[in-house]
Amino acid sequence: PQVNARFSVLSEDFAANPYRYFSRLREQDAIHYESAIDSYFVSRHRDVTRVLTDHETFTTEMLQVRAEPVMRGPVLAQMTGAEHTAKRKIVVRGFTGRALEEQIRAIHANAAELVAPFLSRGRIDLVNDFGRPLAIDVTLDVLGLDKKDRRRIADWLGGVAEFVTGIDLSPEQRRRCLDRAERLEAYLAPVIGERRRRPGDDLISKLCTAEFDGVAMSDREVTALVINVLVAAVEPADKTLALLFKHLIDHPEQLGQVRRNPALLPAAIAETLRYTPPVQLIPRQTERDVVLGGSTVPAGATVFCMIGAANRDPAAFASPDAFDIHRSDLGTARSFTAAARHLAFGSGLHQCVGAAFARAEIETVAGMLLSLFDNIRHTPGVRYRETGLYTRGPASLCIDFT
Ligand code: 2IO
Repeated sequence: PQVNARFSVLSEDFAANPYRYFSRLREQDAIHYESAIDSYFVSRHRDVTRVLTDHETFTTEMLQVRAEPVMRGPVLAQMTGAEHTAKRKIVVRGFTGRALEEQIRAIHANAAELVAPFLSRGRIDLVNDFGRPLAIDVTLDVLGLDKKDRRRIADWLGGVAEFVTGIDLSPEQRRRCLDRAERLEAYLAPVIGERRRRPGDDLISKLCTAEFDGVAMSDREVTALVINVLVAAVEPADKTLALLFKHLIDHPEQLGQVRRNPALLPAAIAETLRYTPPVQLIPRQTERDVVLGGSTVPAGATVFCMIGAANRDPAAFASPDAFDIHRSDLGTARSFTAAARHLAFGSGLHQCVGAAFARAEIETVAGMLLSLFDNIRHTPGVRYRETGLYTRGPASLCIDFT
């Protein structure tokens, strides 16, 4: 595949398999300009790290138009300074300690219930039968939302995700996404009112009762953080789980090693996040003219960090295109923290606030499935396909087991 003046990240070829373009992008077109959407695509590990950590030059201001309309208020990633520190701390507290222990119990219970009907069949689609409904149910439990509403919530949330992760949506598509986001907001409004009156143990209650500078957050602020948690906890979760199993099935020797030594599971998850990050793009906006990777990017430009490309940069990882849970440059222990070398959770001030929760979720669920499923293999005759440019993962993952 060529990377030239006519190459486009918006092309069907790129969408079919972006990975085969990454080395040429890094080597020949490290700051790729996409004129149709007037945006720059950054592919080297070094440059992506710079964009994500130089907060003075690269801001999150574009989230005002890329996210706020459907989040119905400001999300954590838009905030700066003392407000960001305080509100981030509130969310961190909602995902650690006793709260996290309770969440792990909910993950177990939901996973066991969802997988049960498939055990006697010996066949399951890990995305559509399991991962997707699990991600939704777990998140509803964390927030204390009613699971009988899961279908409606999932549909509205799909609109929010489509808007936030859309690259070139038509005005009509944007309109439909906004409409679904407004319905989600209307659904949450009475729930938030109720939690203010009678707070429980759930995350919505914690957001309602937490104080910043002695003042509780407004309904608009709580709503935005709730939708923020919903999208961020649901959208990448089923993708990561399916990708982990895909890579292990395709590398039977490493699957065997993880089975014999479950202590290797965190390394397999970290390597999955490096090799195929479910969030492939992270946007920023330039505050001033800046020289990046030898090119000048003008002030006010939108810059997309290409996480998948950066994670396979040979300057950062040896044999980057190999899936290897034993690689010495991965640093598994650090992989779910600010010191991670892979960039699947971003980097800098806005690095994923849910990383520890994500780790607990996928370790719990993957460990459980590995103990329930023997002799895992792809279902014969089913074609494997990945979709998505912003978030990317298997459309389905049909597996057989005994
Ligand atoms: C929701 C994009 C799935 C986040 C976003 C506006 C902010 C932020 C992310 C992730 C994953 C989603 N961005 N989570 O990339 O909260």
